[in-house]
Amino acid sequence: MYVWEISWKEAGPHLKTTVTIKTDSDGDGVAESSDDPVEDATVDFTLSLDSDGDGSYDDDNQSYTGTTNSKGQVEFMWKHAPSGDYKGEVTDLTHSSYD
Ligand SMILES: [Ca+2]
Ligand SMILES: [Ca+2]
Repeated sequence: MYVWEISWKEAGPHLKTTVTIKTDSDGDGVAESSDDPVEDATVDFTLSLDSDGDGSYDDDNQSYTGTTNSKGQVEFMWKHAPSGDYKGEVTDLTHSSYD
């Protein structure tokens, strides 16, 4: 399995990110849109903030753990997110059946 997509959305004052996990259905090591979503994957995710614009994402951060749904998606929310640039990183990805 692999990280297919990390998407971003403003939700009022909050920053909502969605991580999508998929299998490599045909085992060729290449991500494809036709690959199946992975349910029940555990995703460790960290959001880091560059609020002063110096290009260094060390001004604040939040870490989350979540489990993907039947669409292979899990949402993480930074409530009342400060303004600035954000970096999202999947720090660990585990599942009972997939590597
Ligand atoms: Ca493939
Ligand atoms: Ca900074």
